[in-house]
Amino acid sequence: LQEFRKEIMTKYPKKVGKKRAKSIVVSNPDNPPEIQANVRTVPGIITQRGCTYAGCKGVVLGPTRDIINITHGPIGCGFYSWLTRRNQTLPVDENDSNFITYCFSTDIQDSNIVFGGEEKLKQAIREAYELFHPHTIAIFSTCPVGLIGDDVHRVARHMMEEIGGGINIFGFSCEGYRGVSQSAGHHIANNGLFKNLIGRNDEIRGSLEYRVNLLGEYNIGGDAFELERIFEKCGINLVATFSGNSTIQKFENAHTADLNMVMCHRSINYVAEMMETAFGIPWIKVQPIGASSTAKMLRKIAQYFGEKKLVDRVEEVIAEEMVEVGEACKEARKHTTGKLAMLFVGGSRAHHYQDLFEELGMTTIAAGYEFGHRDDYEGRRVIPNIQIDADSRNIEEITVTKDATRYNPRKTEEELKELEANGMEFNEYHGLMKQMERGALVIDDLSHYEMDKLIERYHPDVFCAGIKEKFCVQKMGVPLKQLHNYDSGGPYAGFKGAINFYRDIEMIVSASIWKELKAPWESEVHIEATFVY
Ligand code: CFM
Ligand code: HCA
Repeated sequence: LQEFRKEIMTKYPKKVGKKRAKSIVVSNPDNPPEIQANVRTVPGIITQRGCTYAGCKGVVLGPTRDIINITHGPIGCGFYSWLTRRNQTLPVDENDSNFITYCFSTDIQDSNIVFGGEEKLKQAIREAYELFHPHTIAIFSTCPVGLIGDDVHRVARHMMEEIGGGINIFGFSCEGYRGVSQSAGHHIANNGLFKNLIGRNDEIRGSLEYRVNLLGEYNIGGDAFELERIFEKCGINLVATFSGNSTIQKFENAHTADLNMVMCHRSINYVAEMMETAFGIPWIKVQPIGASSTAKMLRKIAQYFGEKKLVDRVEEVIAEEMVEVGEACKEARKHTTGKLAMLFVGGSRAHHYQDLFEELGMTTIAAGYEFGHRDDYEGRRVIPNIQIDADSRNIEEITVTKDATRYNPRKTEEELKELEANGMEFNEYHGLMKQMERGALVIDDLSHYEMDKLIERYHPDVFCAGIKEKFCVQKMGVPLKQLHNYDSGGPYAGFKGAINFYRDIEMIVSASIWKELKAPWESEVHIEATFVY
């Protein structure tokens, strides 16, 4: 693998090779090497990354059904982020609003670029309000409106006053170029959630027992529905999910939960930290992708609340669910054992899905994130050593302090210490490299060329990535499973999700059609040339 890394590097122009080399490392789980991550992509290498606007509007705020999200920008930005992540939602009755199927945009034109777009934005808000009467409207800035200097926050304040009646309108300065990837958009979105929504409503809804929030779950392919089913079965009261199958009211009540569980830490660890500081809610990392990891999550919740009633119920549910899981896994393993996977997904799935592959007896021989940070690879312990560059400084850091009236530590120092002594980890995640086999390749912001070479050389049984990679990879005779939107499959979270995944992967790695497909270099004469400059 070291050799492979060298071979790739010599193909790039020297400067590019030198930069990319820092983002390609060979795994050593005992002592994870430092990896370069969350830095600007080298222009021209063909990245799979998205933009800051996509991270803010598409990812974090997109799945909430009763907010009107207006994209202030050219229509393409709104269109791109319109349901592209296939996040599902389930209104409880016909009075429950669902705006997810709409695409709201100011559709700015050349004349707005010249004369400014704020009036058009005001008009769009008026129109959206007259048509739908929402209680919350968010405005998202795109690159061109940032460049011309439209102030979406000023427009939000103005329109909140004009419409009145307690409507909540706020803006996000999430111009596509603001950060090096979607990741900046997550941070901006998290700040906005905290400033404008979390903790606005103190009314306690639902049972007082076992109140938790799930952070960083976006209901792709119905994952949230499966997790809701499991929590309900265990008697765990899910106050809010950020933001799969969510509503504004759930965000406003989120501070009434007693435990925050962080699933996709990349996109939302900021909210967990802010809520701990302001309200005293501890947070733990959970990982309900994979049946055994789901069981582990449930046991952690039970341990945290420490009541026999919940511990027993959780064990009962696990035992019951694992019967079908075990059978499905055994069946799939007949065809999946020993097969090889590669996983290149955004910011946490390239790690999380390794649990499911392990359950299938498969090895992940190469993996990486599009836009993860060093802590997502190396673990949270490296955070103090991460250099803050100008691109990160571009993102607003908000100062959070104890809420004057509602700060209420859910556990005493002693209780937390005791839980820790019994194996519970607060404020912690270990990163992808701890899990990967020694010698596997870890690559950040994989380029198209590197992807081609990986496939050509190692010919994995399945390559997991997104729509941009899908058809290029399949033309090389390797099946590509989308792990952003699951193709037409899913859910893959929880127990039933694991069963779906086993079956889908078994089918994929057993299909003989892929053997019939030849990559161009396998069937044609290949001529190589060097461009001298
Ligand atoms: Fe978190 Fe996500 Fe992901 Fe992500 Fe994304 Fe996504 Fe993703 Mo696509 S929030 S980092 S920004 S788990 S949209 S639901 S699938 S790249 S790995
Ligand atoms: C995004 C969204 C995306 C893209 C998926 C893909 C998603 O990056 O803005 O490349 O297939 O999950 O929908 O990550």
